[in-house]
Amino acid sequence: QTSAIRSAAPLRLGAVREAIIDRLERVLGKSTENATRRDIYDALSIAVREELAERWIATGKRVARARVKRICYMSMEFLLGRSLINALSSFEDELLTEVRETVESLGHDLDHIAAEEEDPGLGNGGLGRLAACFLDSLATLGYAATGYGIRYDYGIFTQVIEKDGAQREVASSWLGFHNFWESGQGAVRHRVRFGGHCRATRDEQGRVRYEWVDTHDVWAVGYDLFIPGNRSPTVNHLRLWSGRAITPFRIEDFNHGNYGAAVAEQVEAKNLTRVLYPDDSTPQGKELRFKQQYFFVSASLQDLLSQHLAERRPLKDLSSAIAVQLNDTHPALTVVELMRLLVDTYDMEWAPAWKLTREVCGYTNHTLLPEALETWPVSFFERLLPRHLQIVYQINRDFLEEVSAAFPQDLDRRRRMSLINEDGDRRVRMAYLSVVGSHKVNGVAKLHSRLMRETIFSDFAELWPERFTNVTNGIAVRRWLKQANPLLSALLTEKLGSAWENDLEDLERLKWAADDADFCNRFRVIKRANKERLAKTIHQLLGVSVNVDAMFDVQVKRIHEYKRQLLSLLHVVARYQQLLDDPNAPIPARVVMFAGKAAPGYHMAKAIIKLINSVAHVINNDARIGDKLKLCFLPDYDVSLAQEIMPAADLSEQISTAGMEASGTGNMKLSLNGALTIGTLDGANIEIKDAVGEENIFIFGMTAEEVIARRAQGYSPADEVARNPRLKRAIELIDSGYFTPDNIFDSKVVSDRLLSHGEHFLVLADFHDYMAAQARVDELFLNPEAWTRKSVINALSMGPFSSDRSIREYADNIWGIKPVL
Ligand code: DL6
Repeated sequence: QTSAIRSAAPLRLGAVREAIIDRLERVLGKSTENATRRDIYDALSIAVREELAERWIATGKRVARARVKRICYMSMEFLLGRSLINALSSFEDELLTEVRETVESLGHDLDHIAAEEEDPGLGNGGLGRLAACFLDSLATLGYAATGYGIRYDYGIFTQVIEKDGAQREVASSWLGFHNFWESGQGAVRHRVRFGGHCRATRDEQGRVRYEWVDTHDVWAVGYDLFIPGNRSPTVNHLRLWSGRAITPFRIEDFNHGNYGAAVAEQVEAKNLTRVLYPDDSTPQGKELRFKQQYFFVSASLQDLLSQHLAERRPLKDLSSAIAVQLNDTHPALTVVELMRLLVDTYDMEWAPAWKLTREVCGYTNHTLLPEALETWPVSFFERLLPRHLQIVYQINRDFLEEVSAAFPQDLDRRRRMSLINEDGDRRVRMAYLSVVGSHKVNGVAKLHSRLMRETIFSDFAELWPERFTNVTNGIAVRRWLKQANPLLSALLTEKLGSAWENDLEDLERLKWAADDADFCNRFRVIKRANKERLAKTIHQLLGVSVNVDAMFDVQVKRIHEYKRQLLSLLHVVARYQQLLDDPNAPIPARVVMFAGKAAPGYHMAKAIIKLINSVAHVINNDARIGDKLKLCFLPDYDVSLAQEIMPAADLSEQISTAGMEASGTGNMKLSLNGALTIGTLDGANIEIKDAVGEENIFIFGMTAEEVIARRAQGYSPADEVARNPRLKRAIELIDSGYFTPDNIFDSKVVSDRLLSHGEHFLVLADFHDYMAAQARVDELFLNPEAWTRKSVINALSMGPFSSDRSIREYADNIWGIKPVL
């Protein structure tokens, strides 16, 4: 008996119909005959959720009994994707089959029912999706884990593409309908404080104690989302915090007719968690983002400390009970808040508190881009977190003493390494704070981890070499293969059994199949079916018909200059010119697809989107080109759209300037689904190349070292253009306004950037090599057997890129945790 209140109609094999009808009639008050798609979705979701709740309670009891160490994964972003199919497919296969059949017998299709669910966009891109993959793996592998984040009312914006091709951002509320996937609304709450000032007092032993007083407080209210493990009894949870006023309604104000004032505190508290800020937020947004960071960090730490104490475990044992992972610097205030709680609230001495804090925290860096390395003005601390500023100063004093002891007389090093940047307005360097306050710091791919040690953290790596390590990213096999590509999954299971779902390395055993004609044929048929499915979606979204025999060439990720969508666009333009010159050119037909959002304030990224759409409009309507080349920008890229694109892709574009993409994870998803990669030696591409073999990937372009050398030499785009007639022609066509007849400036703003001296991402410098690699891609695609063979090898070589492997490495090398199972 796991639950006191058991439904009379649990979701069980042989009783799915009863379970759905029970929720329809009893919970929702709807008759089966008149049930809409949404009603069926609601009823099924409630039944599934009850099942998860039961397993979640059982997991909690097991964890408490086993007294194992727990991991708290702190992240401002989680891009979970939809829950219904994820939960259903974590149960036994037969149940999913029965659900599908039952839904059909009720006159509906399960995939359409599942599409009723809003895709919760609580993240910007790779970092948030990685966090979701990690939660999936933690539950699947049976680790006791809690994700902590923010319950934004409005997640990432919905991207609408206007008639003129420009991106427009529209607020998207994932909470528009009742959300059955949340539980425990409001049951857990913690008081979070801001502002006020500090008062120093002396206790009986004469020690100085600090009190933080006259603060302005809000409640952080916890909402839990269940995270089921695949074919595992473990159900963990993601706890998201929402802001609420301490006094939500002031009746005196209301009675005096001051209706606005009566609810002002509630509005302000709710504003804290209203929106997910884009990573390049406006100045007005910065302070709110800083407050968001503290808000979720403080609530989460109070939560885990109170749970620790409720389990009657002493605080001094904290680091053997809890590991906290900082997903980038966004939760870096953890280091300071944990110190405040231990020292001020729980009366611990500074030295043991600091030792514990360092033992508990680990930090993952996800970017070397200087503009993405957070710093916060000291003035924010002064105004909002005065006690924390004192603590930062104390940490900094102790730390700089350590630096001085290791490097006496080296004053410049002290200045470089200080937690406070004293140049200009004084700012706290959150990445340095994270390094100083953590026992391990990891990058997310081998190259990235090396560059991290050699560049942004070189002084720290010299001081504490043992602190730095690498954990290459991975992806959740369940979402990116089992759910996204059911046809390929069925083929793999037919050949291997289903063990690969939780042990991707098992695919190795099927390597022989790359040379098996029957297997390869079936693989090809599956790819075609997935392409047909995507072609339908493209038609729905854009009204463009695409040829499924054409190569599906995709670049799907955030739009950013370093990711070099423009390099691929230049290839498209050059290819268009080639086809105009010679309509019978012996090259395969291609459908080139882009998808991804631009940060609202990133003008160049938005200009790139607009230009892609303008080029698409011209090419797709040029009768001379017909089916030989199509260009599609798929709007509003999110996890659900990604689940359709990945299985349908033939070619995966991973063409960032070497040294700039920390890892990438789309590269892994695409390769796992059989796409061949054309890519630079950047991020995890390098490890993918090692796994699939050099002959099964199209590598081109400068290495990270060559990029640095090239910049140092003084990179001249004009020289590249002068050297390469194809490039010259393509750039000239763009620059002429051919694609943007209504506004030549729309093209010029982009071509000018590409041609600007020292252009930072060296787009044109890799053009020649990229085109040569594309020619090799074309040649191979004209030989379907040879292409499929490499495609199969790619998919079957992805064992090392499961997030299960990443999580095991974190568990063993950073967290020191063991599964509960
Ligand atoms: O580690 C996840 C993901 C990497 O795969 C991408 O290469 C990297 O760009 C991304 N980093 C960020 C950093 N943003 N900030 N801050 O999103 O992380």
